[in-house]
Order: sequence, then structure tokens, then C-alpha cells
Amino acid sequence: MNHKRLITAALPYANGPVHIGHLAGVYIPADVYARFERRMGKEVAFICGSDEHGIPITIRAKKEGVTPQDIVDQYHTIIKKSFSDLGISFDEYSRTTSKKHKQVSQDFFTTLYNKDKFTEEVSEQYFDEEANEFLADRYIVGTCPNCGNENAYGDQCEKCGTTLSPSELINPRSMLSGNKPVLKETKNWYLPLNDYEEFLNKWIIEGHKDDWKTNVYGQVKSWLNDGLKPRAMTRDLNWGVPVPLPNAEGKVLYVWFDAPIGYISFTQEWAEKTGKNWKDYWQSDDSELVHFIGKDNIVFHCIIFPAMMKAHGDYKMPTNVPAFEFLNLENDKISTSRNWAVWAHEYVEEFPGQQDVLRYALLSSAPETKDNNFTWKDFQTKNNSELVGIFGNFINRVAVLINKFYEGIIPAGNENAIELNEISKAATEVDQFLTKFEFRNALSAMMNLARFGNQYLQIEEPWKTIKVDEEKAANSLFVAIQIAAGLAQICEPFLPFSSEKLLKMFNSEKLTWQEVESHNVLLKTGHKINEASLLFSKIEDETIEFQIQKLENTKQSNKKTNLKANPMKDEIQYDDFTKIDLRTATILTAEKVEKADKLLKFSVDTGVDVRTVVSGVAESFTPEECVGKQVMILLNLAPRKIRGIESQGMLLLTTKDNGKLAFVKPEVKVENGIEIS
Ligand code: B3M
Ligand code: ZN
Repeated sequence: MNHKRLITAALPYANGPVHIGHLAGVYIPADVYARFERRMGKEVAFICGSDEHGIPITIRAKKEGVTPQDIVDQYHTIIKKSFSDLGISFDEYSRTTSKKHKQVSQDFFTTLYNKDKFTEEVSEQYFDEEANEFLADRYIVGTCPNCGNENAYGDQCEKCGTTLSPSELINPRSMLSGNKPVLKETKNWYLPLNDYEEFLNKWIIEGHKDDWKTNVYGQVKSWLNDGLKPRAMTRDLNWGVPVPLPNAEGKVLYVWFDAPIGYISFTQEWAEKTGKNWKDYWQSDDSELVHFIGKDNIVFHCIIFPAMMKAHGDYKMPTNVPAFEFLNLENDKISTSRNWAVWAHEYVEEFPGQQDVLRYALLSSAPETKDNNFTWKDFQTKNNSELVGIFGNFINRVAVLINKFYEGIIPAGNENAIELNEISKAATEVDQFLTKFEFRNALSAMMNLARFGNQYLQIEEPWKTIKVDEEKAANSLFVAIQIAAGLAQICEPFLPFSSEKLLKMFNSEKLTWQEVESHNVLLKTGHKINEASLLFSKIEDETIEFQIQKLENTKQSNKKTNLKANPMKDEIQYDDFTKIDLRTATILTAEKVEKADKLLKFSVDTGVDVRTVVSGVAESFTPEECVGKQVMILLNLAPRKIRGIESQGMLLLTTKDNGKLAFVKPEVKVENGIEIS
């Protein structure tokens, strides 16, 4: 049996605060797991920190007219505080701009370089001559070849969702100077991921079919089936960890090269402070490594970082990589740019002392196997009916009655009462579920013990029996306080603040999980408990309405910003217009394009012919909804390959209030092939 656990949680980008999506899909489950493993007697290193490099940060800085360092300083502080306020029990929360991290990630790069693990490749990249900088994909804008959006980014068109490469943009321009960028040769270092296919297949596909989550396993499998390619591990940028080679000026480590190394450098920082040996956690069979991440990070944690560690040679592979799906908010995608979120730091301010309520609500709707939804109403119900109505109510009744009848001294009762088995049963169930990363089931198992306690009191009614059968009343309260004491122990990974209050109330100490699993009597007869104090309180409708109104305001203000019509484009002549061949047409068939979440492939009857058109509408329509629709098509647009499919023409689309796309169609149904003039 190994004794050490290295538990990591994805490093949040320090370009904005954390929201409930992050909490539900990474940090709270990771914290539950870390707390549980500590209680199991493992030596835990729970490691995280801010990811302070990468393009999102430089973009935010540019937008706000400050330096990237200003941005990361600001958000690192906010994020770190939110985590600690919510009881996320990191052993280390550091940052990737730390000195140690620079050294550790550069050393890692140098080791791979000296072992000849990189290939050097020269490629042509867009360069801004005025700014004298190479341009990351996000720094190039231009016209989307798919939908005509003039502000598509070099990696993606946010209007139609198509994934792009900068060279596909029509009329590319640099976001730095506005000028047309030029292509310039540059040398970078690549990790040939294809060399690691065999290793990855053996380790994950053959080795973890049964114990890894199906979403993780499935994604890895599909990447491997497609075949891996060399990937650049350095970038031409001026924000990041400098490439530690001569003649590498202006080059930094790729952010997804340095960020996961953050787990290692932060462990080293922690080890230095606490007198531990970091290698015992990263390079020893006495340790297991578990990465908690969101589903968009799977490839980096299951393919790229493992390939890096393998290339290095000294590291152990993770035992598991539990990845979560996404959490929606009031049935809409959480979005930092649209401010559609419940922000952790705002919650902490607006719900003082109620951190466990958020932890509970988010755990019970954790997006474990599919995307899930958070609503404020649901949050209120979970608090009022479950935490107040069941958990709090049970604890309160037991503590009040023992204080009232026995001056807080636990009376004598049957130490072999069968009801007491429920405590160890619950502890064992939680143990089994958490070992399988089933957080919602684990939470229910804990809550079921509170339910059981509540029902037990309801049946026993010691407040009545005390008048007629004192021994029976004493026994009921003896059993009930054991269950309450069990809850105080078992709820700790989930509701750490409440557990602490309970332990104080019961004058008791945190036990190991094994102790809880193997003891039925946790508080002896004669033990004195303290006065009952309230654990949870009812959340009123007004409070919830205030939150819902806040979101409604966000919606309204987004609508207003979206409504600002774009300025008119450059004037054209009538002749230009006559070159455009717009026709009515009907969609005959529609299907999803494999591996492209946003694309649908249509066959369209244009009156002239039947042709194939690929369009980025899959997030607005199902294929079935499209079949039979009359649409308008730009017929004489030169054909383009999209995901290997030749798209012949473009369907006209507009955007509705809710952000979804709608086809433009004639007011009345007409024949196909009618010209629009
Ligand atoms: N900074 C977080 C994200 O994709 C990214 C994780 C790094 S983990 C090494 O939102
Ligand atoms: Zn587009």
C-alpha cells in the first residue's frame, strides 16, 4: 500500500476571477478528495496555483491598457482568496510567474533538449513589422471564409464557430498595429507526440479501460485513433518563460508546456517550506498522482504532459485523471466575457458564513458524467429542505434535547443498538464512492445518514417518552448523539466549516476515516457536549430573487451591447451587387460533421442543382430541425474545403436575441432557385 497522494487541480488562468463552473467542475471535488485522503491517513500534497502565462492574459492586459504582470497580480490575489474563503485546502497555491517555476520549467526543457527529445522546425508565421513581433493566432483578425464575419480570430471565428488557422483568414490584419502582417520564417522546438503513441496506447488504452472515467478514456482514444503529430513547445512571444537556449531571443515556452510543470515546481516550493522531499511524491512508487481537471484539459493532461514526463524519464504517470463536464447557469453556458456567472468572490461577500451551502449545492449538481445546470431556485431548495430541514434540524434537536434533559451530559444507552451500524455503513459507502470519484453519490450517502437520524428521532420521540419511560428516552438520545457525532466526522470532506462547528459543539476531535468506519460509539456516556448552535439558516425568497435579478440585469445589458449595430461597410457599386448570385433553396438532408461540434453538412436543392454546403449552425439547430427548411444561398461563392468537405456556397444566417442563429428565408415559401434582387 502506498502512502502518499499528490493531488493537483487545474491551474486557473489569472485573467479573471473563478466562478461556480470552475468550483463545481474542479476545485470542490478535488478538495473533497484531498480531505478524504488525509482522513484515510495518506500523506497528501494538494497542489495548485495560478496559470499566469498564455495569450488570454496578454489580451486582457492590452484591452485594459496595463501590463500582463498587473493583470496576473490582480487576479492571482482574488483567486487565491476565493479558494481559501471557500475552504479549498490546498497545501500549496503558487503561481507560474514565480522564480522557482521559471527555473524548474527551464530545467525541464533543457533536460529534454539535451536528451534530443525535440525536433527543430522552421515554419512561416505572421509577423507585425511595425510592432516587430510575431503574432499569436489570437492576435490576427480577418474575414471568416465561412461566414464573412470581418472580425474572426486566427484560431476561430466566434460568429460561426469554425476552427481556423491564420492562413485561412481573408484580409488578415494585426491586432497590434492594424497593419497587414507578413509571413516570416521562424524556428521552434517541437515534441514529436507521434513517438509516444505506442506508450500512450499501452498505458491508457490497454491499462485504464476499466478504472478511468469514460469521458476521459473516450477522448484519449479518439485522439490516438486520429494519430498524433509533433507539437511546438516554444512560441514567438514576449510573455512567458524564456526558452533557455542561446539564440532563442523573443521565444518563450508554450504555455501548455510550462503550466503542467507548475504542478512540479509548486510541489518543490511546498517541500522546501515543509521539509519534505518532493521526489517522494513525483518519482516514487509510494505515491499516487491524481489530476482534477475540466474536460477541455483532457488532451493536455493525458497526452501532452505524460509525453513530456516520459521524455524526461524520471516521472511517474498519473494514476487517474478525473475530468468533469461543464456546469451551466440557469440553462445558459457560463461565460466570463458575457459576465454570465456566479463569481466565487461575490458569493463569499453576499452569503457570509454560508460557504458550505455553495459547496453542498455544487457537489450535488457536480457535472460528473454530463453537463449539468445550476439554478438559484435549486440552490435555495437544497439549503432549505436538505441542509436546514434534514441535516441541521436533526443535529439541532439532538443537541437541544441532551442539553435540556441531561445538562449536556450524554446519558447511558445500548452500545450495541443496531441503529449504530448506520454510521460505519455511511462512512464505508462514502469511502467506496469517493474512491471511484463519484462525488454526488458520496454526498448522498452522507446525507442519508442525516435522513436516517431524523427519522429515528421522529419514531423514538424522546421528548415524549422522557415522561413515561426515562430509560428509553436516554437510549434514544444516546443513539441519536452517536449518529450526530458520526455526521460531524463524515461531513468534513464536503462541509468542512459545519464539521468544525459540530466538533466544537460536541467537544470532540476529528477522527481518521478508519476509526469512524470501525467504531459505533463515538461519544461515551458521561461525555459533555456544548450548547446547540445553529448550523444552517433558511434562505429567503428575496435573497434568491435578488440573485436572479442580478442575472437578469446582466442579460439586459448584454442585449444592449449586442444591439449596437456594426458601422456600415465600405460603399460598393451596383455592379458589385450584381456579381452576387443569391437564390432561394431548400435543405434536403442534414448531418453532423464528425469531430466538429459546430458544423452541419447539408445537401441543398438550389433549383440549379443539388449541392453540399457546410455551415456552422450545429449549436443552434439539430440536423432534424434543418431538413425541409427553405433558406437563401450565396450560390456563386468559390467552393472551400471545411474539415475535408467541399462546401459549395453559403447559407444566409442572422443572430437572434438569445445568441442562437436563424436562417434567413423568404416571407412566403417560393420555388427553389429564385433570384434575390
Ligand atoms: N490554465 C485552465 C483552463 O484551461 C488552464 C489549466 C492549466 S493546468 C496545467 O482554463
Ligand atoms: Zn465565421
